[in-house]
Amino acid sequence: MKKEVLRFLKENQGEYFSGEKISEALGVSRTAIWKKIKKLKEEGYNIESISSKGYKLIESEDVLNNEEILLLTDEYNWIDKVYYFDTIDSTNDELKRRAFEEKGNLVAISKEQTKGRGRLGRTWESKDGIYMSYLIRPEILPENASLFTQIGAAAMISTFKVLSDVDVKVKWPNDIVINGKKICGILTELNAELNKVNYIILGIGVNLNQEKFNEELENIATSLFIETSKKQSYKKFVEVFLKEFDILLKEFVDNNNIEISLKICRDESAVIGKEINIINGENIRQVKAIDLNEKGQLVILNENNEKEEIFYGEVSIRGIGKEYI
Ligand code: BTX
Repeated sequence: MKKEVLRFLKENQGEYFSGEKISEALGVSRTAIWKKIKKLKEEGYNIESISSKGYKLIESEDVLNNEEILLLTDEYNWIDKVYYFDTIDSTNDELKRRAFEEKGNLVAISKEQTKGRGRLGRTWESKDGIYMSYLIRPEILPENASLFTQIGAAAMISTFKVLSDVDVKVKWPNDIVINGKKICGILTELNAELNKVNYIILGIGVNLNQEKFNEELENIATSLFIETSKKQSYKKFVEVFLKEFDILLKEFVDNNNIEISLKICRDESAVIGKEINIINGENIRQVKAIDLNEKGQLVILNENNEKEEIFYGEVSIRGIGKEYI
């Protein structure tokens, strides 16, 4: 009901409505409306109340809570359930815990993680950013699961472009970088049988409002705040990302078209055309990245100047002098 009251106030933003009018419109008692408005105020919404006129919402741009997330995700019918947290261990882990007890596609969003994970058991520093996981049950072969990383990366590039003029690039396979520093990381996890995907969890961590990073990360990480000197709206970021992601996800899942996402990843690649190292554990290969193929694999010219397709690995760009890119 709080969601409905909030939606009503938003749809009529800037206008006063009496408790009676709202209660008539929503079909609940005036006391219920009063209680929900009190709650919304406690959560940080700026709602003016004048006894002769009623209630008026003065937009509070950056409240992020369960109701806001529900309102933001309401229009996407491929999302079956959404969970919002101010803090959680890991949004990927939360959805994994729910994967078999819940049906359909699930979303978890948090502003902080206490055990954020990267690939290969690495840690993802998760404070003052946006941490999102999308559990999807697509009818695809397990070998195509990594395409979801490319869809997430493409949607993220579009999101940064809508919200700022920062020069974001995709560092294949799973990072978004600006001037050689990571601003976003993607962790795609798969639960599958030999030829059937049970679910995929696409986990995305975005550095949004961090003012600085600890010593270990300061040379390899950046945030949208650091790049623009402007505090960023968490809500706006999620709103724009959902819009961009929705388009690309549907293109793939409904129309079997991955090309739009891959084109964004190619056009905005930080590695195509560059001499790179491909690192797999102890094994480091010096090669040249030349393309991204239709499976989302990196096409390289190998040590013998032959074309080869790489489907996994850590990439670093040679000759740039930075640790990460
Ligand atoms: P990755 O393994 O490619 O990168 C991890 C490495 O990135 C770390 O070892 C560290 O060097 C560096 N790093 C750690 N934190 C940050 C940060 N905040 N910004 C920039 N660099 C950092 C990347 O893994 C995939 C990360 C996915 C995170 C999402 S958040 C939502 C979901 N839940 C969860 O637990 N993980 C995913």
